Amino acid sequence: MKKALAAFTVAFSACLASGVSAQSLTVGFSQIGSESGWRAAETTVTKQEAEKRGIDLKFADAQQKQENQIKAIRGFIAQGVDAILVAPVVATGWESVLQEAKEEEIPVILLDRQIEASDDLYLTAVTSDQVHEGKVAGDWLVKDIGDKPCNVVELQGTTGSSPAINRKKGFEEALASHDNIKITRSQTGDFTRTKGKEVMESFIKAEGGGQDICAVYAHNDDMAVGAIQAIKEAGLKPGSDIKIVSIDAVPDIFKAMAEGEANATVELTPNMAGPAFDVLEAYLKDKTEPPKWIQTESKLYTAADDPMAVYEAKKDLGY
Ligand code: GYE
Repeated sequence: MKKALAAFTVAFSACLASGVSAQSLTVGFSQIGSESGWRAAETTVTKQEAEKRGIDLKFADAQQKQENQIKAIRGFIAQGVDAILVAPVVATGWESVLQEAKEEEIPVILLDRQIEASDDLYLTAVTSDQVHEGKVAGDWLVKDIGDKPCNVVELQGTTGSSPAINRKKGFEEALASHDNIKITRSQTGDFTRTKGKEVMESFIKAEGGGQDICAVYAHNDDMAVGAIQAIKEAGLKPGSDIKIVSIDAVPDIFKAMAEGEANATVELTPNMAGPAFDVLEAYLKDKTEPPKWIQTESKLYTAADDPMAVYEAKKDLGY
């Protein structure tokens, strides 16, 4: 607490001297990396939201490594920041570093992923309902396939991350009462296009050239775009020979839809920071406690939703 107080005193007097509002906050942001177009957009929007509010954002990119995130959080604590945002790459291993922040009375807000730890270690989590996202994706496939037999291959997100765990769960719930649709292969593509393509190539090789694959369920659009490239290189038609359903609603999946190469995506907003900063300012002002979970919307888009218009609307948002 002493460190934070000393840092605050310095910052406060500096603010007064510079004439900057005494309200301006310093917030540390431990970002996972830039593994996907969606994550790049989240970073862009977070910086814009901070700018709008006059918040001094200290940004740290962890290159998808938890140890780098923990190091960054410890650095923010040492700097005596007013608050910390973290997008936790995996769901476990956060207790001790979050306890250190709690002892310094530095509020922590989780963005876009949940953790398996006591919720008194963070102020709130701003995320989608990832089980619901998987269910929406699965329900779309069930409706599209009907009673036909369908072998699905699954490209999972980062192993141990809450979206990978939950999106798998939700998709399986949707398929539970439809024995004609089966997940025959499932492997992580780590939320990246490169890995998504590599894993899809291995699935195609393992499944006799891909003739028996009816659909791809990818936990994010970037892996779906990688899979689409692999399917085309194998001489098959993505979007018709092999249906493509994924999550995020990034611009490039709408381009693929417009070309008939993708079928459905579940939208995830990149603006988690707006709600986070709103509740943080209220909390720092008068200790207003936010709910432990601020849920963002999930919306299904298909090729029937004028994909090129959606692409145009999204293409300059920082993906
Ligand atoms: O779907 C993916 C990113 O944590 C929900 O992480 C987020 C996921 C998102 O790599 O594109």
